[in-house]
Parts: sequence; C-alpha cells; structure tokens
Amino acid sequence: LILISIDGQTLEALPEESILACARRHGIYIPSLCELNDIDHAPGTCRVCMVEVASQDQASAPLLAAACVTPARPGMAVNTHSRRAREAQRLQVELMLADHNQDCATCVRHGNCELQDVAQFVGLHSNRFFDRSRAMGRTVDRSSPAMVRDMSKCVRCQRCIAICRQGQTVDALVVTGTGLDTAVGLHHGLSQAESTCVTCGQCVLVCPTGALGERDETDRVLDYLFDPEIVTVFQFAPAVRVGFGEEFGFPVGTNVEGQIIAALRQLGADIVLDTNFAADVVIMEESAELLRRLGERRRPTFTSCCPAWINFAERHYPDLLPLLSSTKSPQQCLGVIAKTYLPERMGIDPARIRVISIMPCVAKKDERTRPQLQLANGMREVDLVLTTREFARLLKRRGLDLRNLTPSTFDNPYMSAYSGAGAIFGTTGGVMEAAVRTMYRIVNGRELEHTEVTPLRGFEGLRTAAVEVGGSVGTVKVAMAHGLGPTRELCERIRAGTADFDFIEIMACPGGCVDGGGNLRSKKAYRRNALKRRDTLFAIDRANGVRQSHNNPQVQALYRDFLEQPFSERAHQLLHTWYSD
Ligand code: HC0
Ligand code: SF4
Repeated sequence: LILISIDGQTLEALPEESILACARRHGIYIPSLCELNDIDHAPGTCRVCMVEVASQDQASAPLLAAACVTPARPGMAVNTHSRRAREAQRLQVELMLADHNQDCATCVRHGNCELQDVAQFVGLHSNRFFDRSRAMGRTVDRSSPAMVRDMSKCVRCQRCIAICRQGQTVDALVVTGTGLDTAVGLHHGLSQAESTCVTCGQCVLVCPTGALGERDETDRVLDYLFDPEIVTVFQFAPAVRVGFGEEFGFPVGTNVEGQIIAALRQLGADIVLDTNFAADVVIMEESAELLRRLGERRRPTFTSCCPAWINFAERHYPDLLPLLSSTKSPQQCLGVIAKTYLPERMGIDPARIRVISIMPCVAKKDERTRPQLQLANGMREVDLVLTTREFARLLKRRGLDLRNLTPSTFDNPYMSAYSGAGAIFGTTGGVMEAAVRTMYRIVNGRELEHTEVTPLRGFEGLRTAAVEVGGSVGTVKVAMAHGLGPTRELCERIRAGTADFDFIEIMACPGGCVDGGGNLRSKKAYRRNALKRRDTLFAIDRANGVRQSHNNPQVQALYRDFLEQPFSERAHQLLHTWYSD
C-alpha cells in the first residue's frame, strides 16, 4: 500500500502511478497539457503540471516536480497550489505562449483549445516574452488537400507523433530541430502531401490546440449555397447522425438524423440525400464482385471504401493493391449517381449540380480530389467535403442550433432511402455484415435467417470469423481490422502468405467511422464515445423495416431504370475505379 499526501489529504497510490494520475483518480485537478492518459502519453515536455514536493528529511526546501513524470512514493507530501507551485505553472504556460501564434480569434480551435484552458487556470493575464516574429516564422504546411499543419500553434506535446507512430504505425511525424527551433515535422523534411501520411486525422483528434486541423471549406459551401445558378446536393455519412448531436448538447450517441436534415434545409440546401443509400449500392456491387472473385479463386478481397486505408495501401503496401475491391466508396458512388441518374430523373442540368458531403473523416477530402474519381466530362464526382467539425462551424456561422430545430425527414424519392445494412457501415464490421446479408441472398435465393451476424460484431482491433454462406460458396473466411496498427499486422501476414481469408474489411480509424478523424474533438480524451455511437447504429438497423441492401426499393429502382444490374457495363463505368502505386 502506497500512501501519499496531496494538499493535506492522505491518499492511496497504485504501484508506479504518477502524482498526476493519482491526483486525478482522487478528483484533485492539476493543470496539464502535453499528457493524454487515453493514449498513455506523458512525455513531460510542457511542464505545466508543476507541484511542490516536500523533501523526505524535512530539512531542505520542497522541490518542484512535474507531476506527470514523478512517481508517487510512500510518505510523499505534495502541494498542488502553493504560491511557488502556482508561479511555476504560470511561468511554464507563459513560456509556451512566448512563441505561440496569439491570433486566437481566427483559430479553428477558438473556444475549444486546451492551451486557452490552462492559460485561464494558471491566471495568465499578460505575456512578457511574446516574440511575434519567431511565432509567425514557423512552418504552415498547406500541401495536403485534406489537412493543414500550422506550427505557429504547436506546443510540442508530441501527442500527434505518439498516435501516428504507436497507434497507427504510420510514423509520418517526427520532432525536428532543437532548443527554440524544436518543432514537429514530417520525416526527411517532406511536406504533408509528399510524406507517408495517410490523412487518417487521428493526430488532429489528439492535438490540444489548432496546430493540426482539416482544410476549412465552409466558405466555399456558403458560396455554393448563395449562388442561385447552383443546385446544392448534400449527403451525410452513416456515422455523422450518431456523433454530431454532442456538439449541441445531446447525449452521446443520440441519433440526430432528423435535425441534420432540418438544418440542411434551413441552410438552403436544394436536395438532401443520404450516403447510406449509396452504401446499399456499394453492397450490391461489392458482393457481386466478391462472389465473382471467389469463383475465380482470387483471394482475399479487401474492402475499399475507407480512403485512409486506400492511402495506406498505396503508400505502404502497394503490392497488395490488386487485392482491393474496385467498387468506389459510398461517398463517391453517391456523387456519381447524383450527377447522372438523379438529374435524368428530376430534369436538372447536371452542370448546375454541386455535391457536398458531410463526413466524420479527413481523408474523404483528399479522396474526392483523386484524378480517377471524375466523370467522363471532367466534372468531379464530389465537389466539397466538410468534416463533422466544419459542419458544426457552418451551422454556428448561420446562427443555427440543432436543439431548436424540429426533426425532418428525407423527401427525395430516388436517393435517400436506406436499409439497416447501409446504416451499420459506420462501425467496424458493418460493411462485412451488410455484404454477408446480400451474398447469402444471391447464393441461396432467400434471406439469411439471423439477420444480425453477431460473430462479426466484436470490437477487438483485428477479428476473424468463418461465415456459412452455403451453396457453391460454402464457408467464407473473413477478417475485420480497425485502426492501422491491426491493419498493418494483417497486411504483413498476407504478404508473408500466412493468412487464409476470403474477404477483409479495413477501417483506418480505430472504432471505424463512428470515431473517425473528422469527428468532433474532445479535450483531454480520445475515443471515449465509439461504443455508444455504434449501439445507436445497430438500433437504427434493428428499427428499419428493410434490413438488406438488395431490398432497398430505391436501390431496386436504380438498377431497374438505370444501371440494369451489378457489374453491368454502365455500373462498371460509373461505380468502379482503380488505385495508383
Ligand atoms: Fe464512413 Fe463510408 S462508412 S467510410 O466510415 O464505406 O467517413 O460514416 O461515409 O464513403 O457509407 C466515413 C462513415 C462513410 C463512405 C459510407 C463507407
Ligand atoms: Fe499520422 Fe494520420 Fe496524422 Fe497523417 S493524419 S500524420 S497518418 S496520424
């Protein structure tokens, strides 16, 4: 038993526990910035968590120590708010702000910044050392179509490096320079676009300030909305409806689909469609593709709807690219169908249409700029992508509060209905389960008896299962990975020839899209809400009268009136793509 005293209270500490962790566990607040417990990160670089520790012999003066890296020892007496501790904490924040971009009002993180929080906590009212030329001389990397890396706002906490290196195993980021020139950069001095970064956005989720963020495109959306010549077509992803309410004070995991539709109409959207509809279309194409490949004994097949996974495969495992399904992602399929089939049905000039996606994803922004994802006339399939964070900003810019809106429903008769299978795309294992439901029907001519394929629903980073599809196909061996650490493990096994799978689902973000890198940011927390959001997706599926993609009546109409059948010449031309190594 380790007993220590913090601010006069005798408390029990765990073996190897730091003063900070012990204090936090007992509800005592010590300001901190670089540390992030959820990813086991305590580099001791910011030193905001300074506390006074009485010396054991009582003879000498108390020592100042950083609470995050000082282990609790028996008999230790800690003071978190003596005058000396408070002054040390304040000095650290002041020094950190000495070369920090002070233009807070223009920062994407304004009002939601952990540095602002600690500055308030330590009572910093002025900055004696601010050096504008040093702060503003730091690198701002805008090379990526998806992300901006602004080193004038970096506090060198290294959380981004930790999540990219240990969490995602991409290891794109590295500490550069020394002393006052210390910064975070890409290996070999490359820009974000040239580097091995796959724009998964996990580093953005853990950044405490506005140093990392998506490329903000809210203004371009407003331009489209206010242009009378343009027909704005919005889509939002499966996971957005269960992760967005939190920004406006709804409980975690609340389904705010109806409020999002209402908000889009208030913004002036001309047509509101659902990415879930396109997820059903993807299942039609992907299941047919998979069965065809199984017939040709080509295995395994990887899903290809997650754009950060495509980036990862292209940059880290190009030899595996032939294994990826050629079916485009739901975001892109929706864009294509909205610029071909929809205008034909609705009598709109396709040249006037702009498709705008709202995604819990950063990589969807660079997916839409891929040269191979254009229509034959050079039009982009998708014109703009907003992350969930930008969508929240957009609503605030227009004075809209989700709580004050009466939920609405989709009303487009061609591209907004979805099945339960489309809805569960937003969580790990969802694409696999949706595909199994449809493959079973194709092979057996009847529906799967137990619609919910529970063996696919675990949450471990890498899961495997054997699914009985029957008929000529028999048992299908499947694997599902979420997060790029488990994905790398699987890719290595495939490369080495030691894996035996038919179909593999990959989601680059740990948790899948419900915890995607474009989602709302939390402070001092990482990945706490995925399971509640996922439960709501499963509930949406359960409540849906139509649970299989092939039974979606609007999907049936699309094939009857336009595409003919999965893999028809037109379907192939519009809904399939290729990857570049
Ligand atoms: Fe996803 Fe998707 S499920 S990647 O996670 O497949 O972002 O939600 O929109 O495209 O549908 C994200 C979520 C999507 C796509 C879909 C897929
Ligand atoms: Fe690493 Fe992902 Fe951040 Fe790129 S976006 S630097 S891959 S964590």
